[in-house]
Amino acid sequence: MSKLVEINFDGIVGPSHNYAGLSLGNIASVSHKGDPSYPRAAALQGIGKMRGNMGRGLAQGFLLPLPRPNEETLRRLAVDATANRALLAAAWSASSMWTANAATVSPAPDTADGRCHLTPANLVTMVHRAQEWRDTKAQLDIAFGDSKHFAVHDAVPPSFGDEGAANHMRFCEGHDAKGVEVFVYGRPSGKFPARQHEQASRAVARLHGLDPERCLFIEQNPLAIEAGAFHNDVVSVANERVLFTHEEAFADQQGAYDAIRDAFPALEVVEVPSSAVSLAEAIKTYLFNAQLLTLPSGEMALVVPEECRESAAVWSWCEGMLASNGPIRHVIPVDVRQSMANGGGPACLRLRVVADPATVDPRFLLDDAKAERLEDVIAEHWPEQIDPSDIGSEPLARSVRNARSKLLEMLDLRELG
Ligand code: SUG
Repeated sequence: MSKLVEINFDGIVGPSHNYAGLSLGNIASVSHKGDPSYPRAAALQGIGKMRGNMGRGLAQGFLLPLPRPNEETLRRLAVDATANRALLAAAWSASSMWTANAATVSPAPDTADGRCHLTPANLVTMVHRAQEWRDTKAQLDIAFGDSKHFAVHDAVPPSFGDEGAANHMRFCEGHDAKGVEVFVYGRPSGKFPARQHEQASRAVARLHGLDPERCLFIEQNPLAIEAGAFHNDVVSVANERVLFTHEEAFADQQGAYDAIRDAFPALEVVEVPSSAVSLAEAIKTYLFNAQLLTLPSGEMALVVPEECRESAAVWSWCEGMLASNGPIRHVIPVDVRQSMANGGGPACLRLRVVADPATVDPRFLLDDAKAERLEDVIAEHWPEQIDPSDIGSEPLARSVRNARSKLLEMLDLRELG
C-alpha cells in the first residue's frame, strides 16, 4: 500500500553562486548586482533549512547543482572575452538552486492515469535560466524514474514562458487526497516581463491529464509584477485547504477566491491587507515566499526568511496572526540570506512532490547522515567567496567543476557528470 506524502526537494546551492543582476523585474537580483557572493555559506544555509524541516519530522529530498560554467551555452552564444559580462555570467549562474522553478508537479490523485506527472519549466524569459531544463530533466528522469508511479515530460515549447511550480498552487484536504490545481499566469503590461504565459500553464495541465473541472487559471495582479513579484510565489502560497496571500496578489482578488471556493469549498483564505503590509514590504521581506507546511501534529507552520523578523510591519502582523485562531499555528524564521539577495526565499528553494518516498530514487533523499556528508563536501570544496571579476577565470572554473564532481561522487550520481 503506497503512502503519499509531501516531499520537499531543495536545490543544493551550486559552487558558482554569484550576484550578476541577471533577472529584470527581480528587485533583489538587480540591486545586489556586483556584490561578492559566498557560495559555501549559501550552500550551508540551504542544508540548514533542509535539516530544520527534517527535524520537524518532514520528508526531505534535494536536487543537484547543474554543470557550470555551461560549455554549451558559452559555445552556442559564442561567448568569449569580447562578449558582455552578463552573457558570461549567465553561463556561470547557479540559478537552478531555486527548484520551485524546476518543474510543475501534479500528484497522482489529480491525474487521469494515476501517476505523478512532472513537467520541467522551460524558463525561457531569462537567458541564464533557459539553459536549465534539459539538465534538470536528466535529474528528474533518475529521481522519478519509476514509470509505474511517475511520468516526466519535456518542457513546453519556448514560445510560451513557463516558470514551473512557482506559479502553481494545489488545494486538497490532505496531500494524498484529490486536489484542485491553480495555475497563476501573468500578462505583459509594464516595465517588467510576465514570465508565466497562460498557454504554458494550460499545456502543462493537459500534459498532466488534469480534470478540467478541477483546475483553474488565474491572472496575477499586473501591479504585483510591476512591484517586483516576478513569480506568484512572491505574493501567495497554498497548502492543503489554506491560501496565504497578499491582498493585491491577483488581478481580480475576490474573483480568484470565488473561483477557488467553487472548485474547493473548504478553502480558508488568510489574507494580509496592504494596510498592514504593503506590496513593497512583502516583496522586500518575502513573507509569502514561505514554506507553508503541515507538521506531523496536523498543525501548519510557515517557514519564513529571517528578514521577516526584521520588519516591524511584517513581524507584528505575524504575531497578530499567531494570537488569533487562524489555521497557521507557527512562524519559523530561517537564514537563507545568500539566496534572498538574489530574490530566492525559502519557497523558491524547494520543489514539492507528493509521492511515496519508497518510489523515489533514494540517492535524492536526505537523512541526517547524508546531510552531514553534504556539509563536509561543501565545506571542503565550495569557494568561500566569489567576486564578480572572478567570473570567467579558468582557475575558478576548474574549482567549481571539481566541487560538483566531488558531490556527484559522494552521492554515487556520477552519471550526471
Ligand atoms: O529567476 N534569481 C532567480 C530567483 C528565483 C526565485 N524563484 C521563485 N520565486 N520561485 C530568478 O529571478 C538571480 C541571478 C542573478 O542575478 O545572478 C536569479 O536568477
